[in-house]
Amino acid sequence: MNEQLVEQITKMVVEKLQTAKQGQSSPSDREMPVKLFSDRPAGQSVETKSADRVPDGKVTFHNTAEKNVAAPAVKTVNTNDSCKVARKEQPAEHVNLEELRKKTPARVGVGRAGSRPKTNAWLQFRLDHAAAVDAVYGEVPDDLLQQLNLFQVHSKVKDKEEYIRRPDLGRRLSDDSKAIVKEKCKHAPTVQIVASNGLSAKAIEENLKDVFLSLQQSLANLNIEVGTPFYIDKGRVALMDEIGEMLQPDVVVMLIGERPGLVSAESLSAYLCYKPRIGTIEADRMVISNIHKGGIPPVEAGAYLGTVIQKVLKYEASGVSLVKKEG
Ligand code: B12
Repeated sequence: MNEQLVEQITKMVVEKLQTAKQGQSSPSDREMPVKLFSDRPAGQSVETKSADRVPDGKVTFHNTAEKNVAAPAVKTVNTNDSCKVARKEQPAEHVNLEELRKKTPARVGVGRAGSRPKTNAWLQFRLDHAAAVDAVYGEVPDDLLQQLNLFQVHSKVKDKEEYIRRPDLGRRLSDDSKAIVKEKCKHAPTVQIVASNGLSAKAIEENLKDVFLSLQQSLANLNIEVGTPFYIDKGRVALMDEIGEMLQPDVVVMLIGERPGLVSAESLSAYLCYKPRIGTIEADRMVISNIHKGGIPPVEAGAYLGTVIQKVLKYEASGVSLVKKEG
């Protein structure tokens, strides 16, 4: 059967089941919306404003303050009573599973039908799995790169299958791409920003614009010079080492799609390193991960990244070396 049709039908069934569930009143049957954060239903994103350039070139940031909500009330067994009595008075159901489920997007307490998952849970799982596969195999729209004025180069990888099987090839630019980067990019800037689809094109599609614009704004506010940014198709994190060798920036920031999970398939990470070179050890890199609407809001991440870069420049170190120098 047509894969898209399967996905569409699955989605419709899930939606139908969810609508049916909403009509139910029995607390044991009611599905709890899992929340990524205390005041946010799971799977739903926080309402965030997009970062956009206003006419004077500034980026508007939004307020993302989280409400502090008290920890869930978990009733414990009274240890003064005998075991038998305590169990009778405080059965396991007293642990408020619904409250606990609100605290994690993980698939816990979803129930079962005999030895199998419930239809709703199983279909939701398949839907999330399909979204993860789509994120890995998807493509980043060209107009997004044009909008952000990013030119595109390629790693040594030929296609997605090779990308998955040969991470080493994703850590090097193709020969043509090396020539383009050398020709187009400013040499020895303070900060070099690069973006790559990595393991999730969806992450780039959903978050790159906001992170990129707010990062640029943040660096401009801090008077930190930025080189010529570009986009790498099918890159890996350690490709920043080759960029470090070629362009000699003080800091490389790579905005890259994370390996999708079954909660979010659109999460972006910002990896950075002070003067990366081929052979740089992993401990000298750092990462700000989980950038998406349900995690660190992209605009906020961009602004925060600027301050991290400022610190990296001040201490002339990143990762574990930075922690050691900072004391
Ligand atoms: C896959 C993965 C790994 C794999 C990487 C294997 C590989 N060669 O690809 C392994 C199991 C080795 C790993 C190890 C660690 N990881 Co890890 N990892 C991930 C995961 C699930 C996906 C990363 C991804 O998609 N990267 C993008 C792709 C395109 O990158 P890549 O080039 O293929 O692979 C590179 C990166 O994955 C990077 N990397 C992976 N983890 C980490 C962690 C840090 C701190 C750094 C700087 C780099 C890094 O190393 C790879 C090789 O260069 C993320 C979860 C997430 N949501 O992002 C956690 C995650 C990034 N890892 C994390 C951590 C804490 C670690 C460890 C420090 C765990 C430990 N205590 O040892 C180590 C550090 C490894 C390092 N490079 O320094 C945290 C980082 C938290 C944070 N914000 O600081 C994350 C976010 C998981 C989490 N939620 O806690 N990790």
